[in-house]
Amino acid sequence: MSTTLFVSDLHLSDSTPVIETGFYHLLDGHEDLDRLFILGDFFEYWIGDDDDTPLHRRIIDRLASVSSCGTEVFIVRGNRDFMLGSDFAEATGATLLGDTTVIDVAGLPTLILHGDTLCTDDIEYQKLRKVMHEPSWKENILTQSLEQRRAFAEGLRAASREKADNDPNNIVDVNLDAVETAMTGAGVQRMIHGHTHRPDRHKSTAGERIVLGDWTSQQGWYLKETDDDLSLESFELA
Ligand SMILES: [Mn+2]
Repeated sequence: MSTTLFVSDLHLSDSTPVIETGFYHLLDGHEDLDRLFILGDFFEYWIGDDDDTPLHRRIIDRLASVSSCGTEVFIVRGNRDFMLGSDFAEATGATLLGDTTVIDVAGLPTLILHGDTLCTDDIEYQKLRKVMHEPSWKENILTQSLEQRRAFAEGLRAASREKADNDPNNIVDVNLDAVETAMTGAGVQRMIHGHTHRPDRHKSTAGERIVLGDWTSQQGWYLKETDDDLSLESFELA
């Protein structure tokens, strides 16, 4: 029997100890896990692999222990933690994936991604994303001190809190043409993504789109593949 878990949008930060504990509980309940896919926004923000905080150390240790016990860990970067880099990957034993990857899930080629690239109606965000994903932008920001980068990230967070960006009503949903283009382009009939905070399974003639849920202090979400079975689950965080 093989088991794979998919999670996204935990938005881990010092202000969410319940989510951190909930994540460890999820792992504790799956000691025989073959693969763990983290599909972005694992952290509320990530300003560079040199940002050594107690939270980051705990998470890195935990992922390192999961990988050393034989679970393959894969991470897709989200719009909040797109700066996760090779030092983080090396320390955790995780593999950092590109924006889109096709993997086998329950016997079907499946496209996995964070989901922000599907929200093409959010023109302002897509412009910002393009700038922030330029290698020169990343290089430049990494020359700034941790204090400067933290202030920058806090500024983005404050702006995002003002707009209540974690409320699904305020997150632009996927554009269905962008979904179709992505699925057709990848030649798949199944897609798994997070980002929109609208957990659901959508079936159409093109195939299935599974949306992972965002974690709150009340509940966590995961998609579980056990052999040929796939189930989207939520559980209470206490
Ligand atoms: Mn996101």
